[in-house]
Amino acid sequence: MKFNTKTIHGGQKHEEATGAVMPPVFLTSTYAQSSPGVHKGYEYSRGKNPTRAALESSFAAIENGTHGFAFSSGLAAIDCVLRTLSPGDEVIAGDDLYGGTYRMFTRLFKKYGLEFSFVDMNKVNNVTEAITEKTKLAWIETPTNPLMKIADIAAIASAIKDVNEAILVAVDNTFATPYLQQPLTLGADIVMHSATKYLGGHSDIVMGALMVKDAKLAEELHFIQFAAGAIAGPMDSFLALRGVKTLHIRMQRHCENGRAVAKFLENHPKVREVYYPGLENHPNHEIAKKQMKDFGGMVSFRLKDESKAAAFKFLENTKVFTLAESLGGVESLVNHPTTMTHASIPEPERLKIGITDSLIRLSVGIEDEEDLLEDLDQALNL
Ligand code: P1T
Repeated sequence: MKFNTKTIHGGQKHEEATGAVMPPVFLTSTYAQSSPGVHKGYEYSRGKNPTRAALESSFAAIENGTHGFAFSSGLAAIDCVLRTLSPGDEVIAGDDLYGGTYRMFTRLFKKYGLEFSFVDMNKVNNVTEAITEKTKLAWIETPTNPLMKIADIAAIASAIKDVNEAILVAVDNTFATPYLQQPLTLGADIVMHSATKYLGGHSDIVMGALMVKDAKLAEELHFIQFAAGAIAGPMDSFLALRGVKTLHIRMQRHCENGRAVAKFLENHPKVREVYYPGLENHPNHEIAKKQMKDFGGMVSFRLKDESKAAAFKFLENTKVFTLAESLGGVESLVNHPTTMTHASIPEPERLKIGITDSLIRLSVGIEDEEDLLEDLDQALNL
């Protein structure tokens, strides 16, 4: 199957009892057994639930994986990957990550004996130079949140495997989605999503996803998902599955509008700099062109007036863009990373990589382009 067909049919079969085209929402915690241990493949919904199983097959299909896992949040999915490690193990991670990922690494897992080195993954050498005998995992976010930096997944994965086959390469594919880039095909071992975002697509659920192509790794992740228990519920699974079915058409419009917004901002007299991998002057435009089908709907920019007051004036006055955390829904959102999504990163760390008060992040939705540009223009010109 090609990608668009996979979003609708991948891993799906009609429900057996009735032929229902969409899986019913199996709101059940447990399943009858005819004799102890004799059942129809379902024992208890933390282990397996038919609605979640339908979604997990879809997740596997759209990322070219063999196994998918649905979690109660994106962070729960990341937590599951980190739990494959042991005290003393080292992780190499990008230096620009979603604030919650950074917080989990530095304030939770460091406490349990994992070590992290944060490097600029723009350059493959920065990653390979950070490898030690204790390195067990590389955590790549591309495009990064919020600076839209691009890491070359294929080059990094192959350089890492050349040094040590056993180091796992995981990619947070939340910003790109499998419509734009498929990390498992590029050599990664694990793909992770905040399915809260584009996969769900309608800002009505919080969910995480993992996809893999190796049966042994799948078994390990499934054990952790079951043993730690952060599963996605059946109603949310239904909503996510419904969302995935329109991922490809939503993404087309996100990309069109994202490009239009980036170009508009690039030429706006109040704007200093725009971060969008589709712009030719983006430092990693060539890598983005190579590994992504298009450039997505996330755009960050910096105002010329670098004061917090100027940023707040803009943020308080957009009308079509809603000031809110999150991204990837059909509606356009605007976010102030320093006070919202990335507030948990200590200020010196934030400033070092350029997350300052003048930085604004847009999740460009699928409304009419004219309305979006007009809204940005009026808020910029106040
Ligand atoms: O929010 P949750 O579903 O737990 O996912 C965490 C997460 C992981 N990875 C990336 C790249 C993310 O952007 C997120 C969540 N991000 C936001 C809420 C945000 O507004 O950036």
